[in-house]
Amino acid sequence: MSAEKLYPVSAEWAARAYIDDAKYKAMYEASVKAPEAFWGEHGKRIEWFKPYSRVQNSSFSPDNVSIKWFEDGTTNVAYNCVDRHLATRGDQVAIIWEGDDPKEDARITYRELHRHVMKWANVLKSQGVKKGDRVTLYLPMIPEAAYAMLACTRVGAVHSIVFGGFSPDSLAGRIEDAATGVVITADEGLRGGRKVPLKINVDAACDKAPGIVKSVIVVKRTGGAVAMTEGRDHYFDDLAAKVPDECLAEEMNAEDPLFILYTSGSTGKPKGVLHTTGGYLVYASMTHQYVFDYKDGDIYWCTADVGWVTGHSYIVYGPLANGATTLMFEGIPTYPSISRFWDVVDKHKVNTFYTAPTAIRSLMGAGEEPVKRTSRASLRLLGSVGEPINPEAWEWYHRVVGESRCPIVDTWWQTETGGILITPLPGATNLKPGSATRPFFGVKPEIVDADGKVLDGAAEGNLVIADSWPGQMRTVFGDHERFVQTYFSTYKNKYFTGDGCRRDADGYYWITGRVDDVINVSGHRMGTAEVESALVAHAKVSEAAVVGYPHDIKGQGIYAYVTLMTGEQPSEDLRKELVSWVRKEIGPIASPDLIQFAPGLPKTRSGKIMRRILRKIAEDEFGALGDTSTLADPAVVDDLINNRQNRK
Ligand code: 6R9
Repeated sequence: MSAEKLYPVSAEWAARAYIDDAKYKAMYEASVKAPEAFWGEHGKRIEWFKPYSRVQNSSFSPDNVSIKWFEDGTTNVAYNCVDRHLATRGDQVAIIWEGDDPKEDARITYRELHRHVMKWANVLKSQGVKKGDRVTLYLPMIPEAAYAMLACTRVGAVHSIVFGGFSPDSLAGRIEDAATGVVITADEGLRGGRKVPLKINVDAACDKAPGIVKSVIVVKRTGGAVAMTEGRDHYFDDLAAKVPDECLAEEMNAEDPLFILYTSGSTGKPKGVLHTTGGYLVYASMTHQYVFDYKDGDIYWCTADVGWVTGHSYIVYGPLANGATTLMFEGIPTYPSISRFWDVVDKHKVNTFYTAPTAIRSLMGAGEEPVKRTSRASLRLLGSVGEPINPEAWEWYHRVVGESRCPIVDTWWQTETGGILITPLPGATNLKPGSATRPFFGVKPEIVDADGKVLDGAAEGNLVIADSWPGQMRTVFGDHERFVQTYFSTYKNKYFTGDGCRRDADGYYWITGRVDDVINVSGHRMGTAEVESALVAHAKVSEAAVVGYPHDIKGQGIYAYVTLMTGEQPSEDLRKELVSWVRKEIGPIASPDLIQFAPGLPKTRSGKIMRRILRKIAEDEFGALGDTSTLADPAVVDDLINNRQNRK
């Protein structure tokens, strides 16, 4: 083993886990040598209405990118997540809901979940939703979000969840792109004691995308008074009173679409990542079982929001397919106190806790006392996802939160991958703080240089995946060409992740972050182009360039260089105005952290903005600007340096 600090698997974990090191090695070997046989066997972990005879049928060749798994099998996701468990665990709790207010919670058994999902499915049908139709969900973290997701899959509809923090504009863009005639929302959301005006935002989005939305289904969360448009808007309760209780699950082909989830790319509008039915569920459930070593009776908590892929795969689909008890949290880590996460762990006796590095770093800032005043005796396993976890945060998470007895699974994956691709397994993998360690079964990571040459042994370069896995996205909704261009044109016959990566001498993978124009703010992906187009939409802005810079809590912060229209003067008020403008255009997660007013941007003679220079200045590393000889006007760089906003 190399010099990094190593945390070996404990004897207790090696003995209790499904997978120890020897088993990992044997299964991994088998999975990449004979994928057909491996997945043919593991595909059976879900229940099929009609069994598949074909397992994998995929091509990464740029002139014919096509990905199919279990293609002649039929099944239903809601059936697998709910009905299948009724005989054996009908009275077991499926969802523990913890409200924003600690006094509010609920426990929903599989039998109750079944009743809710069938009711919801019939409500959707009453609004004309049929197999293949798209439905937008814009909901807070309440059990109804899971009911609505599962109801969509029950009737064969394709859900598109939009995170409740997105603005009406962003919501409208997604409603338009997916052409969703039905939107499901709540009167208001509740986070950290504050109300989120969800229904008001839906109304504004419907105005911006006229003629598309025919029906808005409103869940009463706060009971706050909201405007209801006659003929279009309905309270869920009123619709539910009029429909039957029972609803059979639709028979779906393995490759029928399951959901669309919009994610930011390096260019243009967010892409509608499309996942399908069979392969996705096999992969989400299998990774959930082995990565979190999920056993009957465990209480499992993933702190994500269902608006992100982590919420899809590891709050709802993976855990419920496994008959797990999954905790859903409506609130935020700091309300009503900074001990909230650990109070919830103690209250519900949580065994497995899965969160993001940004949350760890912000809690770390408040010191150990708010953690130590809680017990956390139930905790057994910790997880991390969303961005690279710096070793300091890893060590703190391990020592303070987990009292040095809980392994940490640092799980690397993406919206596009559907499930975890690189990760430790708690009974098998010796841990190195900051490394996502080794590939999951069936995953073939490779490191390539800029020319696409595959690098062996210890190496650093770009991360690609050489072959398909069942949870992989199938296309960009409505734009297969964009799918091919984005992921399969950079390196021939490989899936390009957009991430940089180092492999050490032990074969461990260390993700170094995005190598494209995507920035990762608090574990959320933001395209620099999206923020730029929001800025230039402001009447006083003539040009904008956005880059990421290292931020202590968020991982990366958003740094915007803004050139104003002739005659406009920079001011603190304008700076504030631009920040709230971007919040309004995209949502609070896109708020620029720093804005620098720049009379000019560094451009090549052909007019291309040299982002490399802007990134360096934003990092306060302007001593190493590299070659600036191709700049049309080298003088602009001095001005940018003199007025930089991030002086260390
Ligand atoms: C699941 C999710 C994907 C991007 C990905 C990478 C970063 C996620 C990570 C990680 C280092 C980890 N990322 N997990 N980087 N270590 N354990 O986050 O999906 O929102 O699509 O983001 O997040 O850069 O490419 P998504």
